[in-house]
Amino acid sequence: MSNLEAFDLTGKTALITGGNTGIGLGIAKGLARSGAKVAIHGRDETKLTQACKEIADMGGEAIAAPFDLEDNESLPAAYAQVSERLGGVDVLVNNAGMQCRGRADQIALNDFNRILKVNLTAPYVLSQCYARERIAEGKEGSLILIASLMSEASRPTTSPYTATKGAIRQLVKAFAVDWADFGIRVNGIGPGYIQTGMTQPLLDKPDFDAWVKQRTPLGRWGQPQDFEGAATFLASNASRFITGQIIYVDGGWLATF
Ligand code: GCO
Repeated sequence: MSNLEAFDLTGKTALITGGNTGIGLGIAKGLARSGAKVAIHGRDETKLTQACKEIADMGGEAIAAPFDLEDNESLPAAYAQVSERLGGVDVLVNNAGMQCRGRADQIALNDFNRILKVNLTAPYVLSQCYARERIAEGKEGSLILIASLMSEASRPTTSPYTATKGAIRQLVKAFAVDWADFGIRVNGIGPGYIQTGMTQPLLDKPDFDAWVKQRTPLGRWGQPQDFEGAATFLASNASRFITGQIIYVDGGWLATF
């Protein structure tokens, strides 16, 4: 028997927040390529439609799941509706995140609170919905949260995002120990500098672009497709004895100073 069967997600379902673009779309394609039916959450209907078409064009199965992460109170109903349409959520990937750059003393309270709602409260509430459903149905599960280099360090002008990603690092552990008894594994994926809409303004700055390439041992920006393997691994039986860990897909960034 090939050990590749452990990575097979045929018959499984997955919900990826922010799955219509960037790293989330890379993850959605990876899970779909491994056989999962994916629900792609996003705010932009055009991007959602395009993302579902890309997955269909590669032979995968995807449904669009538009809902507002910032409206934290509406999330349990939104989650229940997606789960109903999918026939249950086997894997939840809390990927969606927002950035708000500015020196800490110049960040407006409503901007800070918005980052908190999207990057931390929404993953917390959606993870609760996921765990409640799996526990009620007596099903094991794999929950994935997207961390960041900012889960381990920071850089100037990123305090709200750094605060939320530091919390995500600890939430991976906290959820892992709360839900291990139910067979729900909880792990994180920590991106390095990846070429996405969020980082395009940085990549467009020649000095920042050069710094990232010099600071990253593998010498390049990451790409969304670089996440397909790590996501499939953590979503599948291949990682059956792994929980509470973060895999950094960072080109070696954290391996050096
Ligand atoms: C920034 C970037 C970073 C990356 C990513 C790195 O402003 O430095 O937005 O925060 O997006 O989080 O892991």
